[in-house]
Amino acid sequence: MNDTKILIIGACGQIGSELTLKLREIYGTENVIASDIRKGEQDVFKTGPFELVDAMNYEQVEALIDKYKVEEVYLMAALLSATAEKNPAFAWDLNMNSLFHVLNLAKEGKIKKIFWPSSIAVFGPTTPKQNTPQYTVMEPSTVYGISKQAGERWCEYYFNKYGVDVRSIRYPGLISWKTPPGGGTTDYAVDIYYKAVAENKYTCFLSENTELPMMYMDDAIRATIGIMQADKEQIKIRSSYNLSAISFTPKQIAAAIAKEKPGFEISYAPDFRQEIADSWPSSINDSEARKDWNWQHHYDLERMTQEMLENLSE
Ligand code: AKB
Repeated sequence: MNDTKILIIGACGQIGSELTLKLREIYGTENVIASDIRKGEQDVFKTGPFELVDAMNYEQVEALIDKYKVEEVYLMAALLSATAEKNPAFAWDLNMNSLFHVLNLAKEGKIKKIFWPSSIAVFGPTTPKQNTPQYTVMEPSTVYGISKQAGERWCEYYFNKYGVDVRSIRYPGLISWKTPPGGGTTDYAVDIYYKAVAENKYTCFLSENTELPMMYMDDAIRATIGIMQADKEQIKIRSSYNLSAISFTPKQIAAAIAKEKPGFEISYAPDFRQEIADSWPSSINDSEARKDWNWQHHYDLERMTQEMLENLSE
């Protein structure tokens, strides 16, 4: 067993809760410390070490690193796109200060490796929409996207100037039946499955032809652990890697659900999240991740739909 001590900050969120359980399987329960600002409803605080921490408080984060002799940090605490638009100043503070804290702790030699999530939100309305390349125009128009783009620049800076081993991927919308998302623009692609099971109908907050990049959570967790386990030399991009699996519109996901659940109905009532979605790419070119650290996705829309409906129906 590899005895690396790992800290997950934001362990009760959509990604953090599944990531914690997977890391505990791989590294051993006692080696993976889950932390969050509150306990949340997930199992992470029952199944192993759990600590309350405010990611914006440097002393608290440092104390945890010292207490457990942490070597690797996964910083998953963040305000997502839709919530960030409602509270821009707090979103900026949380998303940036938490990142600076772990980057500075690594600079001081207290942490060996950091995972920090970026997002397709780093792209904006002037970015090419289809098959968006790794290197392209990036003018994000959301608070969340601005914080992620600035964060990427800082990650690369800390790697180049101080040798901080920080690794990052630009997540697309993530879909899981285990933990609901909170405050994102891509959340409809999770809500739709819950409503399909409960009511066989759904009113979508995006319009029918809004195509966005998406990914099943199992793939996202494999990518996250994959980039962290890759040899240092394999990681050629120190801002953040494009990462892609599937792209679909609300109309297409509804059709995939209707195949499994005949009679499923979708209607559309776009709200403020439509403008955010319209500023993002439809599909992503992730050839650099595939080449550098052998990333591959496993789930397409059909397989994901079957798993989501099966598990949510139980
Ligand atoms: C969001 O919708 O805000 C997130 C993301 C794409 O980063 N799911």
